[in-house]
Amino acid sequence: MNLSPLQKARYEYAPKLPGMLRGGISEITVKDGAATESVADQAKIKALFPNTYGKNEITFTKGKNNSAAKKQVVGVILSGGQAPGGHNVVCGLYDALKATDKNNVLLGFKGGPSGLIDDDFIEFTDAYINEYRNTGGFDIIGSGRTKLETEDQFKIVTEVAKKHGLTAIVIIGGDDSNTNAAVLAEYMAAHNTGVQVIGCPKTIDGDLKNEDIEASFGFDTATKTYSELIGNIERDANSAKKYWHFIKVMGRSASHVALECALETQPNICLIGEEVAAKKMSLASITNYIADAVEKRGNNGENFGVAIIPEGIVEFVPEFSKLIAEINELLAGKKTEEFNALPDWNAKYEFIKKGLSAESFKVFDILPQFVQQQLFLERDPHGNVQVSLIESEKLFSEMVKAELAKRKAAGTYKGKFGALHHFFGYEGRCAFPSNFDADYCYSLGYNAFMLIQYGYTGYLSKVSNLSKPAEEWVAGGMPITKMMNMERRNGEDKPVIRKALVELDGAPFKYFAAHRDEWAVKTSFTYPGAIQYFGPSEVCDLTTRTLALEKGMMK
Ligand code: FBP
Repeated sequence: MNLSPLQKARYEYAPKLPGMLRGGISEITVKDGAATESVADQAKIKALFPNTYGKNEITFTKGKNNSAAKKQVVGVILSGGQAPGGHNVVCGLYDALKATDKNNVLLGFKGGPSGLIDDDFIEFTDAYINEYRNTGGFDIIGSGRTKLETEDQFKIVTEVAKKHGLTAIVIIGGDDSNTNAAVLAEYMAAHNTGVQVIGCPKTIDGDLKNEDIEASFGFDTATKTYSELIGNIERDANSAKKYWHFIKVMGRSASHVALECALETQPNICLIGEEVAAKKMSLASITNYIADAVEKRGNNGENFGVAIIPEGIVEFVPEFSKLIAEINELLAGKKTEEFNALPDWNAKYEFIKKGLSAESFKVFDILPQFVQQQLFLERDPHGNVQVSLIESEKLFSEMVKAELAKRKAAGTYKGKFGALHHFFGYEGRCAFPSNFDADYCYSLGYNAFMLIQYGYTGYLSKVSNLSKPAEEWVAGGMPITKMMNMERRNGEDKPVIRKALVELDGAPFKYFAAHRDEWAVKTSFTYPGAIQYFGPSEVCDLTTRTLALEKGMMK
């Protein structure tokens, strides 16, 4: 393998463990905490998880390791979108497992959850693991989005587990994958398989967090990477003074990524989907909000700026969601063929006009033509519009341009408007993990093994007190069922981990809201620069602004 100098140097980096996990495996013992209850729908969740519900929260502490000696054969999978640090979870798991007994075995099932079904695996060795320490990506075993949720799949997994003599399975994934980990843990317990299941909280989106999980891994590195790029663009904008940059950032429905990037870079505009929904903002009102900033800056001679747009924004605009629902209905079943057979866009436009309610057609009609067409081109396997593929950064810049043209004609706007577009997502998901993510992930993996060794199942590996130095982090475990409630999914009530959206009364949003009017008009950009891996702790071990604000470390 050709190694970059940084890659070589990162192999040598020794991730920091929480103080309580330092000093050797023989000195780690368990402290029992309180029994738990699910965040809502307790009776229903309890009935669905009779074997794994209500267990105690636990923390590890220094003391004599009194776990039962037993050969461990553990299987691990990476599930869903890549997030920086995933390799270190596997490395931490491997190191703890081998430090406990060198005859223990770690199997990596390839390509995500489907690897467990297809029995496609590798056995990790020192040489193999060492090539992935402190590196980004999920290529150590690959990832995938197959969901492990049906009884038939669980039967196959049980067979595969029996074949290898698995004692535990570790699922590294987001809210859905960890929901499935809880269901699998319950199945394994109910069928007396002896296989424990442990989850680890992953996702760059930052939406797997709650009172127990302070942050999902990958969010730190991904947002720092996007913020570096946004800061660079801000500096370019401030140098050339001729473009407005519309930058969409990944993050699915939640706007945590956009908000964190805004806190890091102080752009002129950052839309927050959750606020758009709460205020029931229309496309026109969002357009006017952005156009007002462009106008004020333009009239001050500053014909440049930066606007951050969260990936999921359009889902939160009530009139847009209604339009999407009507389009899905309009093209249901055979009607897609009828639509596709129409000779040209004019004919299609008339079909749409006839099929939509007057209210939705009005919304459709103000969209730029490329978005109108996108709505009818990009469909998922169920025939639904794929909202995440809509180029909302272009949508809003086009709408702002049209609005500014009107204002120019009315004589209120005197500036110039030239827009450029960017989408940052994949650029950040496989970056070399920041020291924070390298340490956090290694700790999550190490800790996951300690949960296995002490016999827990249906638990999420939990490392908290993350805004403090790693020495003070607290390692332990939380029953996944504690994070669950019932939600309607595909027409059925399902037990799921509650997704965390941006809280409008939370400290990160409040800080942003208190400053954004100034940032909108006055150039207030900040330039975070590249992630630093070596050097003084105050530049290398920075936590996210989101976490710092949530923990009251920043005012
Ligand atoms: P998960 O962590 O929930 O799997 O999603 C991460 C993510 O990067 C989202 O931000 C994004 O919308 C999605 O994955 C993109 O999916 P894909 O990798 O399949 O294109």
